[in-house]
Amino acid sequence: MHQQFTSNKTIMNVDKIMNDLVKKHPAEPEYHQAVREVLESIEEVYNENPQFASANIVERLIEPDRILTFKVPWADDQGAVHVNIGYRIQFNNAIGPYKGGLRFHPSVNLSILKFLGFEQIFKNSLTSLPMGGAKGGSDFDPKGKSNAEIMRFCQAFMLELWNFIGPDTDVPAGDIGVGGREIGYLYGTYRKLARENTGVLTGKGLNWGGSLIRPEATGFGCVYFANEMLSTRGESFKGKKVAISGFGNVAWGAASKVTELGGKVVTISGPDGYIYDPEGLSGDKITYMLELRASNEDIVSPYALEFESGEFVQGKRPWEVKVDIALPCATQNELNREDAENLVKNGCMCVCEGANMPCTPEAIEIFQRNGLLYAPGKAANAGGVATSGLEMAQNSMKINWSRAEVDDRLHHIMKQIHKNCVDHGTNAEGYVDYVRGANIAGFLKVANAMVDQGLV
Ligand code: NDP
Ligand code: 2IT
Repeated sequence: MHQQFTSNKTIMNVDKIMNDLVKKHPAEPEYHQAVREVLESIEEVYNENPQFASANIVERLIEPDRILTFKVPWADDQGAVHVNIGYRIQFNNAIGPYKGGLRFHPSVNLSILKFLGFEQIFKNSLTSLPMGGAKGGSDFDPKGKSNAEIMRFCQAFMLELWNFIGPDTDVPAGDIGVGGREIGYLYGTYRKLARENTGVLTGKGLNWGGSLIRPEATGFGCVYFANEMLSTRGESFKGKKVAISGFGNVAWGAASKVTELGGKVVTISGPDGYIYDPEGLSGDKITYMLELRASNEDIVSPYALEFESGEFVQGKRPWEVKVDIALPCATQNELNREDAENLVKNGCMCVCEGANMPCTPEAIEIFQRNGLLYAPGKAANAGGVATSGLEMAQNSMKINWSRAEVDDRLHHIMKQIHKNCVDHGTNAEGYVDYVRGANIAGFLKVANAMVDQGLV
């Protein structure tokens, strides 16, 4: 028996909710974009289930539980003092502790972190593991900073954050600009302040609680998901040309797995432009990507000097290259209407998002109208946070699983997410709308949990 409330909300009106949201939180375009997409997908199931409207689930979901902002003062190697802003957005913990990454990038602001935190609720729900949604980070720019500067920044950041997180409360991880090195400095500071060794962060080093496969997991998961989509049309990666954007953690994992499955990765990209390598990025070229990303320069153009087969195309994005499959793995809104038209014109059959919200709404509409296989990040890149969940499980049990065990679980989770999207997203013509499927499946679990648990 569901608890009844006397809310006067009877039916969801997406335009009205969006108008109110924009009025309440103006100048947060990425957040509005992410919320609108989810509301449009869930409108029908929401209105078919009156217990959601009577508990006003939608207005309770789109507003974060709390937003922490704090000052992060730190000193550079010359002794000059800098001040950045730190954030943690604890969005929803109906199905488990708050969980989500930290992003260090100069573009970080409330709008970007709210969109990421909001999406994380549904992504984490899709993994089937007990994790709520959160995101955090800072407008700190790691580019060009020394190791010691990164360490001092991470220490100053955690000095503020540690009291608000914990292994059963809120478990941060990496995202753009936060990898194994940063997680190390953050964890060391937490351990010292809290006087405990727990799974308070994921993406840890293997010697101090980390999980095998976590570094590769987002990229691997994205390719597992794309492979499931391809198999619905009797296709696979074998012999396919693949465009990848970005050259960070996610792009690296995706490139490795595509190559393993017999595909050829012909592009990577950075803020300076993209590399086109018709011979394919495999083996030591993939290892070199990591070196590039770790360098203080943080640009892709040196690839073309290192490998003769690579051509650097300055200031452009890889979506103009003729490929069968596109995996955007860099950042939000990096693939727009024109890019989508190019991909379709060139015969691309599948677009699977490794990054969060990399395709604009106009680009998604073009993919779907042309019948492409298209998967949103909240389903396709969920392998990263899913493996974070597996890291938390290992930490709780105080054991370590083998590489094969973690990879098998990850693969199984990605197949389940795919199935869930198909179950909830197949339309009357048989086309799978993975956006709708992912949003409905992710939403139902969280919304039902909120109804079960009453008004808190
Ligand atoms: P990294 O910091 O390792 O890499 C991001 C890369 O993309 C950087 O090389 C960055 O360069 C580059 N980049 C940024 N903007 C652009 C651009 N406009 N064009 C081309 N390249 C650009 O981050 P991750 O690989 O961890 O994250 C990539 C994406 O995947 C993000 O959207 C993230 O939210 C998402 N994601 C990450 C997960 C994880 O486990 N790490 C899990 C799920 C999703 P620069 O810094 O110089 O701008
Ligand atoms: O966007 C994401 O899902 C991540 N950056 C990973 C989050 C996590 O907690 O592992």
